[in-house]
Amino acid sequence: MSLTTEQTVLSDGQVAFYHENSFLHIPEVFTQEETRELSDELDRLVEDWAFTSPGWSGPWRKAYMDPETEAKSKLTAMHDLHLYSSAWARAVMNPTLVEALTQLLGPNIELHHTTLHIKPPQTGHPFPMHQDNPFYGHRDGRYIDTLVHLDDTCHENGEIRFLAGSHKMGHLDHILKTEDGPCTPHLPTDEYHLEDTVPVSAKAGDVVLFCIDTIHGSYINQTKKPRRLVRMGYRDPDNRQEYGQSFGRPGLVVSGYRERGEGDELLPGNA
Ligand SMILES: O=C(O)CCC(=O)C(=O)O
Repeated sequence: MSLTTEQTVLSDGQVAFYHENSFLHIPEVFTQEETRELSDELDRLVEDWAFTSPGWSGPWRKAYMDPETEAKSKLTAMHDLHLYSSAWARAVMNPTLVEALTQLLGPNIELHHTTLHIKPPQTGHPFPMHQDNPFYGHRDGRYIDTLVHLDDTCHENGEIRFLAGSHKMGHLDHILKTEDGPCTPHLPTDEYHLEDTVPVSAKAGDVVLFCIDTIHGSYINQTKKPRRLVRMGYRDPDNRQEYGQSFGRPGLVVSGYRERGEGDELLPGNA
């Protein structure tokens, strides 16, 4: 998608859809050539830096998977690809994406993080129903997570799924521990069900975005190929972080300006 100065990326209908449902699919944000470069660079990062582990912990695993599957289930992950790769540093500033974000969040946009999620072939684990706020708590909902697709997704490889309109519930309490100790934040499996969600299949190069308060999850990857996604999180710089991933770390302002609020000091490193 290329952009002239007068054009907006999203129609009024798409903006209204996001505010009502709290997710949106934007096709072809990245060209085929850009997607190929990002995909190759991702494979290099996986080879050099990413780690594969059993993935998210908690009692949800037994509710979502039988014991044999649960024992094999894995996730490949890595944070902040844009600090390792210039292709990914360019991706966080993609003009089409940034323009869409300004239509949804307002003129000032700050990058917060990037995170890789690969569901390895056949064992790539499902994601339990959750909001992203418990992972990087922010004061309010002016925060959008964007999922850059490097592979086409479908039911068989575990496409992203959303509980439409769930952002209207605001920040929800999540399960954070069990009697055995802390676990990955997730919502109770008897109250929130993947069956109630809307599947959003997408193509490589597409972006699917959602609010930090949107409840979402996904099924296991049953195919013979990996399912690769990179999440890039953006906020209004005025929406301050309270805890969690990358807390206290300023991000790149990709649109507009960091307004000075009352009591705000210069960013760390300026002393
Ligand atoms: O990769 C997925 O299927 C789920 C991703 C997710 O839950 C997230 O990025 O917060």
